Amino acid sequence: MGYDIIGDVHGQGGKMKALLKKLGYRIKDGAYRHPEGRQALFLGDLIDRGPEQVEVINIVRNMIEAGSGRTIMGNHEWNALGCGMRDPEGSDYLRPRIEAKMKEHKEFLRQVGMDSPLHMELVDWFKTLPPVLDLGSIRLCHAWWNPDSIDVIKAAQDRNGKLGDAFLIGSYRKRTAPWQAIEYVTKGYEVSLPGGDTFLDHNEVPRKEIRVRWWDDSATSYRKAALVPEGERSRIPDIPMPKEVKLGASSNVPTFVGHYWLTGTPGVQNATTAVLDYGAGINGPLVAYRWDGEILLNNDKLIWVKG
Ligand SMILES: [Mn+2]
Repeated sequence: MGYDIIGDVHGQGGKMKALLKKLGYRIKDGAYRHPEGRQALFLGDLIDRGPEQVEVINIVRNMIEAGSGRTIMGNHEWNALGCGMRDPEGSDYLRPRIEAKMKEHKEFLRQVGMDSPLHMELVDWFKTLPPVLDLGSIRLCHAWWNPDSIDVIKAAQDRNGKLGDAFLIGSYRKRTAPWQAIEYVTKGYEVSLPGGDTFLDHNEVPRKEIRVRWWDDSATSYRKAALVPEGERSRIPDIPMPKEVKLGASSNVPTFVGHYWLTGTPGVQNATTAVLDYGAGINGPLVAYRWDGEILLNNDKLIWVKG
């Protein structure tokens, strides 16, 4: 079967419909379907930021029901789940509703109505999303294919990829195995800069931790490994990262992730890794990889619609 893997949509219904159309999907019996039976695989982060978050979810849910689409869980769905689900062992939510944690989620809550029946129904749906989708010949997770964490999550997923409540609740308890696995797989690896150095992220917020290019074996220094706005790169120290920070090499199975908000002309990261997030949630293009069974990924298979 052919798969079209699609990066973080973040509530951008217009770009999503334009991309599905460009990929050849058409609405039939209430859902986007491809005439050749292809399937669209979404990399998570369907929500937050954009103006049509409920519509985006409805399109994906209709495709799942029709068998023409699937999605995994991104860090934004995991955050949303924690914001909507109470901790059975306390009086608070699993992810406390404090200002700092709600900032990026406010627009979603405004669109669905906080604590409305729709909100609660969507929280229940987020619970069903698999953080890992391993189809044998291709692999998907939102941020980092870390083999140990992937194993922890796979062991907890049922045959539909769903995690049980116990694992999900555990994933909000810091420094437990479920928490570590979800952190790595949906948010990636973040490394503190030495000497308390900082840089400015896309929102011009000073940060002490860098996201790193885990798929790149040659990225051994902080400066080379850092995923930061290009103008900030010179602020990152050009010294080797400590050995314990050395990341696993990318695998030999084509692996697709979103999350990293790349810029510039879309391109694969190497023959077996493609990052498909180019900031579609704000001004960037929404990017897909059209996969037809190839073992080595290449740039000709990327298709996108502009921001
Ligand atoms: Mn994202």
